[in-house]
Amino acid sequence: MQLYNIVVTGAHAAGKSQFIQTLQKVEDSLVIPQPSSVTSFERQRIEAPLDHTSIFIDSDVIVDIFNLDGDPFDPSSFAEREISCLGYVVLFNSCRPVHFAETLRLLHRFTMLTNAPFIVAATQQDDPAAIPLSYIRQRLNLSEQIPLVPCVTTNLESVKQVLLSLLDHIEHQTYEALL
Ligand SMILES: Nc1nc2c(ncn2[C@@H]2O[C@H](COP(=O)(O)OP(=O)(O)O)[C@@H](O)[C@H]2O)c(=O)[nH]1
Ligand SMILES: [Mg+2]
Repeated sequence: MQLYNIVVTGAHAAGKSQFIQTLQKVEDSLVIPQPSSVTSFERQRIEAPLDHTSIFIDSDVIVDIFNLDGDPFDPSSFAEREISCLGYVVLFNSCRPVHFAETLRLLHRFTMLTNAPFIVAATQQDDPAAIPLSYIRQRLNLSEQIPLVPCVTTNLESVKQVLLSLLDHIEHQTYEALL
């Protein structure tokens, strides 16, 4: 059994707590569609605390998912987990343009702290007022190599897709590093 950490971060009200609460709804092994080699997610602990959950992936890997608040951000809370940090997700609330600056600072701080792969997920994409992904990519100055995915944090399928995108990105980065 292997144990890894995934960190979920983002500015205030980005949807971090909701993202993890939604994952806590997974009660049984679930079949995950392509595009990843991952075939199942399974909740490990039903009584997980609010901002942490554990998930079995393919029965032999446990991924612990932590919410690290970005506002204010405490680097020591990340240092504790960095060694086994597989990658991280930066959430940006698509209805809060006022948080572009804070999210940019957060992206910068994380890239200073770690080389772990990351993706950005634009939350609240179910809101008619949501900012389009192309504009978010531009304002967050994301290179084409960084996946930017839409997310509705209350929707389990949507949250799973974000994790799968991160796992695919990690796989891709690991493969590139071997070349
Ligand atoms: N409709 C909708 N609301 C969202 C979504 N993500 C976040 N929110 C809203 O943002 C609020 C803050 O989310 P929360 O998870 O507490 O943010 P945190 O501060 O990052 O932990 C929630 O109460 C929701 O109203 C989303 O994908 N869709
Ligand atoms: Mg929260």
